[in-house]
Amino acid sequence: TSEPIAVNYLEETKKDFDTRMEWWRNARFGMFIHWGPYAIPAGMYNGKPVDGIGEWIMNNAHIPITEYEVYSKQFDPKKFNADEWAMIMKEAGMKYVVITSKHHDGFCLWDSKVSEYDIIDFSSYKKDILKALSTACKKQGIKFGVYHSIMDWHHPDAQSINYPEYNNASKPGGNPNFPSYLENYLKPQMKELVDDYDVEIMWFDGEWIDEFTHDQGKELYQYVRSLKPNILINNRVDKGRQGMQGMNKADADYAGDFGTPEQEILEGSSTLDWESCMTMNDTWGFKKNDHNWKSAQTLIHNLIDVTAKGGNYLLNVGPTSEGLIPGPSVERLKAVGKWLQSNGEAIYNTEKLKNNYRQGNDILFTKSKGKDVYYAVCLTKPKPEVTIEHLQPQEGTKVTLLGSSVPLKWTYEQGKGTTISVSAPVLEELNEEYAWTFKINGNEIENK
Ligand code: H79
Repeated sequence: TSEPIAVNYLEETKKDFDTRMEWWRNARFGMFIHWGPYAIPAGMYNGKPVDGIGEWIMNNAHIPITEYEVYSKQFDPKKFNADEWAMIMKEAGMKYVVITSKHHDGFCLWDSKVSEYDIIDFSSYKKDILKALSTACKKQGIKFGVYHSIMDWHHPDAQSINYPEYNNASKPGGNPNFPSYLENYLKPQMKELVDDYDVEIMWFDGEWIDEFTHDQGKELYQYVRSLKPNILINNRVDKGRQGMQGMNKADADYAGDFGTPEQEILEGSSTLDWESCMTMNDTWGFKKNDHNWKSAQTLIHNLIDVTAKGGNYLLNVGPTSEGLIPGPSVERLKAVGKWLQSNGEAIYNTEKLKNNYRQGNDILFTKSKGKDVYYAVCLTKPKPEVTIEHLQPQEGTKVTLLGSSVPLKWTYEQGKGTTISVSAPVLEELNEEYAWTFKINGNEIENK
């Protein structure tokens, strides 16, 4: 237990790391919120749709800084209600939230003392969004985290050689003032967020610009941990990320507590903790013409898949410029929350099985932490019977479907597995449409 671990560069034991990560590992499901001035153009510029993700419109449509600032000034989400948002999270079964304190456009959603480009000093709204949401989440027992972009298209000392349109110093070597941006802007912002907003997760992004180095990443990680030793920090604080798959390259020690697959779900194994962040349609920031919504079923199946593989699911919403979470998002979140009402014990406080996280494409496994209680989650309707190859119930135990107390008939045959009969009336009473969870007290079979 005194073995130091490489991921975080501090003298932290495996045991201390596990303690720090515990609430997050048990939480499984969080809300990602991408919100800022980009919600005003909402994917349109000069009357034409702009391709790509909505929060990138400044870059994708080549909007000059002064022109983009007009949106930032206009930003006035009169219908924003932090308690309503926290209630939507709660009802969805989400245990934490990560909201954009600052995205690549540089606009800050709180009253930053080192910036005039924020919701209080620059916009029409003049109320502290992060303060309201942090307070509302605390009331609901939801952990509060922020997404903070290292890349910044607005700050003159941060503008990067990689984005020449916003580059104050497009000379070889990039922006020479970048270290000053880190010391005098980004780090003071970290301190404000940690000290005054109860931030439990610092979720960095935009770390890929050439000005930002591995040494600065390690240093930034240590700085944030020094402000709050128990805070959690994603791996985009450093330069280790391999593309959108989001896990670290194996060839060096990189800072960060968890990996960040983006718009994808890992296969079952990794040495680093991980969280898949995903959208419900094809954008993070609100786009009025994006109606390509994934079904509630897909979202629920993703949550199960991620859980069976030992990860977390950070599911995004992109609120409108008025401050509303889009109706189709709310509707889907309600469906996920309803499913979790009966099936949550197969998701929260669970761990991966030792040998198999799935059987074929339709059955995924989870296990209660530290208990011999297993869950086989079927993605298709189990009728009239289903054989679970990798689990053996204890003798005489009751096998049930979550949401029903009716004991199901089962038989176990060595080499074949456990065959469970599910009668039509049981399925009818359960009235489930997304995924059916068998709860089995017993053991995992190593080789069927
Ligand atoms: O905030 C959302 C997006 O705006 C941001 N991340 C999510 C959470 C983002 N998504 N895509 N991109 C940013 C585009 C960046 C793509 C790349 Fe790279 C940057 C391609 C090459 C450099 C990073 C490093 C990804 C692949 C390698």
